[in-house]
Amino acid sequence: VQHEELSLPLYFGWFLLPAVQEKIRCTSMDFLKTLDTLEAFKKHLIDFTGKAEKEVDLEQYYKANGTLHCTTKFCNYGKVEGSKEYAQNPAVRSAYGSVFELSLTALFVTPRTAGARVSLTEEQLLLWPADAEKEVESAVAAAASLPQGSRAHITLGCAEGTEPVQTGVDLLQILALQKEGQQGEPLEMELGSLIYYGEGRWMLTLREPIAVPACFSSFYA
Ligand code: ACK
Repeated sequence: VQHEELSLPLYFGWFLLPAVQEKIRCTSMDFLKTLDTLEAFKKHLIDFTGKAEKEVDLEQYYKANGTLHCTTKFCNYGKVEGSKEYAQNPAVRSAYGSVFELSLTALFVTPRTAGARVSLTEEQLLLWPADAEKEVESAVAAAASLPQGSRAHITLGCAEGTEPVQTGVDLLQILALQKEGQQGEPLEMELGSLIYYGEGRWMLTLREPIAVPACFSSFYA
């Protein structure tokens, strides 16, 4: 139908309800603050600064960008392949406007992005595009073999000059390394266990996943 083509959004996704936005931003800042002070992190500062003696303030390093959300389908107003099909998918249409509970299972940072991993339920996976992981195949060779929904994340912040699309790519890269069994000694912290994956990539797997209510909807503008 003509009107539907005209109304394709920039992207579909789950948008955290206002009440939890603040809570997640605080959790994220606490994580960055803690990470910043760890000896293990300081040992690898050069990953972030390029210079051994330089300092970094992680809380300032990442710039927040807009409403916290978990993108399902990036449509770019219909320019992206499969956008129209996605918008017309009965599962998408019937879920539109409803509130889901997302489960955040890990927090991660790289020199480019900071994000939270979202572990999708079977029901939520019905809204996940089949090609989301394959799209980045060239960037992350092993990502193609990761399970559906592996890319699901909330971007918490991006370094100067980095676009938020990078957060999902960084997550897939970490998960690919994890799958290859490439990991050092986990550092046990209050929130969970922290692992360094080289090149400034750190992931904290939460002991207790954080449940956040989020509305499935779309973003224009
Ligand atoms: O942090 P994100 O998931 O990464 O949320 C933003 C949102 O769409 C608006 O820019 C995501 N995004 C941008 N480009 C793409 C893309 N090519 N594939 C998947 N997600 C994208 C971005």
